Amino acid sequence: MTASAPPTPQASRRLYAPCALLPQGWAERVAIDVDAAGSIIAVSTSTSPDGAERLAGPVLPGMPNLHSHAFQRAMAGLTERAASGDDSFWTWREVMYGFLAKLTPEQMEAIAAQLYVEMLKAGYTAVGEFHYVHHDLDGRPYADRAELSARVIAAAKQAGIGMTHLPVLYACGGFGGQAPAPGQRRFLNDVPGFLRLVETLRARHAGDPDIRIGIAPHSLRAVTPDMLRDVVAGLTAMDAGAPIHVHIAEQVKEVEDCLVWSGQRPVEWLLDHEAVDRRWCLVHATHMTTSETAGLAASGAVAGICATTEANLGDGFFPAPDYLARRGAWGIGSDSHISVSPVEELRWFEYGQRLAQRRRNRLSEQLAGGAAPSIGAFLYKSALSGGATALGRLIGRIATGARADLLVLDGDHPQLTGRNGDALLDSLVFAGNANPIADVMVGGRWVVRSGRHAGEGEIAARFRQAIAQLAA
Ligand code: NGQ
Ligand code: ZN
Repeated sequence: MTASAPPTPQASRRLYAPCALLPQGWAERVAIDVDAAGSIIAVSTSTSPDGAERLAGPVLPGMPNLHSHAFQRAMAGLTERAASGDDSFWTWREVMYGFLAKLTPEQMEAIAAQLYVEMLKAGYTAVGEFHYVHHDLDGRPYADRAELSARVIAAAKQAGIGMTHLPVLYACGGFGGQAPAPGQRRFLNDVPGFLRLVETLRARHAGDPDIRIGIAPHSLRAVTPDMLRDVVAGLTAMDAGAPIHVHIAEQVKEVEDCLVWSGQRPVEWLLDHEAVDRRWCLVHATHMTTSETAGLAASGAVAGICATTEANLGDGFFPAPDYLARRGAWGIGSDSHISVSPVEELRWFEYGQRLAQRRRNRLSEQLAGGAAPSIGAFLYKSALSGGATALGRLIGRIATGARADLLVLDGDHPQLTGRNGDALLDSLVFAGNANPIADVMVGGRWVVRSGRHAGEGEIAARFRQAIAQLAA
């Protein structure tokens, strides 16, 4: 395939990669033309490096991280101590609420900036920030109701990561409009106030190709059916294609409580009551029946898989073989940031199936009727495409029109040496624990070079200070 750059009013530059993963597969001697605004305007293959900026190794599209609660990065590792002998998701949640009793806006920004630098170095070039801490310590709104949204967006800008910002509507403490608990006071909004927040954020970031605003009704536990309908309608009136994310069926108790409340299971209820389509991302659709799995796959919505957090919190297994056989869309998220690595998310998604089925090589394209045998390539490519859909941005592909969000691998790294094409992805995903990502570009700007982020020293210093304050 060759294509020449169309005439463009802006200065563009040409990157040249020895090989790159394109939507149609691996290609060699690839030129990628990027405009001054950071989007790809042409891709050509079998070309020459003359006049181009040479990339040192194999090039991949950067991975979208579709689910993050940035502040939780600061408590990663602090909850791995047996307390009651019956520790669970619900006891972890209490610890997490306790952590929010002190967190300030400055700390929020410092934690998020550190996290986003870590994401970039690990190969995530865009994040879906599912943002639910809105208010001050006592639950009162800040003078700027978007104060904490502004902090995480500022952190994304410092680090240079793309963001789909998903302000969360949180209003209730359980199914059927139960009163919120004291530990939830920083999260609460009503529908009109929430929609004003969305409007404010949209206005502030209009025209920024690296920021998109969507919404996240937190869960069916935290909003009533009327609220859900009203915020979806409100968002649709502002932006008919904007993403809608929701936590759905993570814990067995959540499914049981939903049945008591409505007679239906969470995924079943949602598919029945909302026009679920590719705008939707259902995070932790862990507990589904066969008919829910079929319904979700057919809807076009993206299943948000957060394998390391789901393992850490003891959630259960997503029905991956059935869902993938039905060609359901999915992507990955680092959620609580107990791990910040696309490699680990993809690896454990597959390993969960190997352990459960006592077999090898489970999640291949062959499940969905294709022929390619590579597990690493199937996982990586599927997560690129599902992640891009869930974040509602033109990312996840090296193709005309997409953002120039790229990873350059160190092809000489001992972990990758001698590997080509899909074998590179198998080795990247399954072999070893080193990080062979050398350079990372987001929106046409280098944010990581030779494994280092230009701001990492200062950002880590602010993070250390925030952690010390929170521990005091
Ligand atoms: C959250 N996190 O909102 O941070 C949730 C836990 C909840 C995950 N589900 C709290 N992993 O769902 O109520
Ligand atoms: Zn979550």
